[in-house]
Order: sequence, then structure tokens, then C-alpha cells
Amino acid sequence: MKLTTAQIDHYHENGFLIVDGLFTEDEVQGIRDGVHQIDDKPMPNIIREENGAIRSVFAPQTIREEFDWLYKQERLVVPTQQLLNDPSIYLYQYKLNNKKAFGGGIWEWHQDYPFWHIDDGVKESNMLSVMVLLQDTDHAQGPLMFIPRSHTTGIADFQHKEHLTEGTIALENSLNGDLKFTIKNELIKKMVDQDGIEPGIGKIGTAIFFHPNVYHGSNANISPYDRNTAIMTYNVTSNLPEDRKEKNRPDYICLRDFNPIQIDNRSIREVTQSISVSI
Ligand SMILES: O=C(O)CCC(=O)C(=O)O
Repeated sequence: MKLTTAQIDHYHENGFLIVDGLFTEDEVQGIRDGVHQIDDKPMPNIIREENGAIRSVFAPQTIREEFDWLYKQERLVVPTQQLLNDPSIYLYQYKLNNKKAFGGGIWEWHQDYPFWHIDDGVKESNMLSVMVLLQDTDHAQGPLMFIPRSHTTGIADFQHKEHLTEGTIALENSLNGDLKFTIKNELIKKMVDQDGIEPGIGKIGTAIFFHPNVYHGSNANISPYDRNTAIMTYNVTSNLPEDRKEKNRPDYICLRDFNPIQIDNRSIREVTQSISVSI
């Protein structure tokens, strides 16, 4: 699938692009079945809310084949190559972000690139993320929200957080509801006054491409419906993270297989059938 010029222009102008119906309900069902199979035992790549519910599963492609299949889909890879204007892309980060009904947690306003630039040493912001909606998602479920055009400001000034000092910042402050790199409230206000807020909502199977510098965040989900998503971040192979040896963030956060993605042409049914045969 190729994006049209109008879609590409929309992405570059606004910092995000919503594409309805990129995946069928059947395909998403295959992915959701995989989500339900995830083992409940504590693992470093599974991040939980304070109440114990799963918030994020990092590197799910290493756990189940359905997730591996998803990020290699031509429908994601080709548009990413178009938007990044580069044929050589690899998977930089991958997570399933879950927001359980009646209480899934917030994501404060932030940009993604500061984490990748400062913590992983990635030099350029020529990367992007795609969120795939794993169920119909509307305003009430704590959808991702964007401030259009905010990606043009570069890295924004961070909001000072009194309680987060050098000594108390942990790896979790990139993953939990208390992020270390958030955006100054004054700046958020200014940008929202100018350009408003757009929600990343849509039917099951919708894909939302977003720029690493676009300001985004999401509210809690107190609706009676889950809000589950898969978020894949792609990078170009000429823009690798630095090798900081023992200071590297764990591989499940900053993936280090830099091989360009090979498209997986199988159907989700072929994938799920091969899983059930091998179990
Ligand atoms: O899942 C969400 O609502 C937020 C995700 C997010 O902000 C991110 O992946 O950077």
C-alpha cells in the first residue's frame, strides 16, 4: 500500500496521519488473541500499572509470532519508507500499550525523540512510530492525543519536576506515568491555543503514524472498554543509536537488530495456524 501525496503532505504538515482500515478485523483479532496469551509472570519487559495491570509489553515480537508478523507488514513498511524518504528501515522499538477498562493509566504530554536522542544517542529525528488500534477507540477510552504542527519546534523545553532529581530518575521514568522528559505546561498551552488537540481515534485496525517530535499524551481510561494498541517505531539504518556499552538501555527498549526489515507476506491465518501446530 502506498500513501498518496495528500497523505504524505498531511503527515509532514501536522506531525501525524490517521489511516483507517489498514488492518482487517480478522487480522486484528489474530493479534488480540496473542495479547491474551502473554504470560502473567513478572518479566523486565512487561511494565505494570500501580494496580498490577499490564501497561506495556516491550519487544512483543520476541514473545509471539503474531507480533513479529505485524511490524513486517508491507502496509506499515512502505508508508514508513515514504514518510522517512528512505528505503532502508529497521525496527527501533515495539510495544503493546494496554489501557484496561475502568482505570488504564495516563501518558503525560511528551515528545518521544528526547528519550531516543538523550538516552540512546540517536542523532537525527528521521524516525516514526505507528500505533495500530486493536479495538474501536473513541474519546472516552483515553486515546492518544496530538497537538498538530508541534513537531516543528524541535526538542521542547522540559517541564521541571521537583520530585525527579538526578538521583531518583529511574529507567521506569521513561515507561511509567511519571515521565522524566515532559513538556513545559506554558508551551503546551501556547501550542494548544494555536492549533488545538486532535485525538487518535478510529475503528479497529486503524493505523496512526506519528512524528517523534509531535507533542502527544493520553488520559486515563475510565470507560468500561479496554484501549489496547500496538506501537512500532521505525528508524533508518543510517541513524543508529550509539553503542554506550554497559550504559545502553536494555535491548527490549532500544532494539539492536539493525537489519533492514524483510516484509512478511504470510496472512495472519497462516501465522496463527503455524503457532497452533508448533504448540
Ligand atoms: O499509549 C499511549 O496512550 C501513549 C503512548 C505514547 O505516548 C508513546 O508511545 O510515546
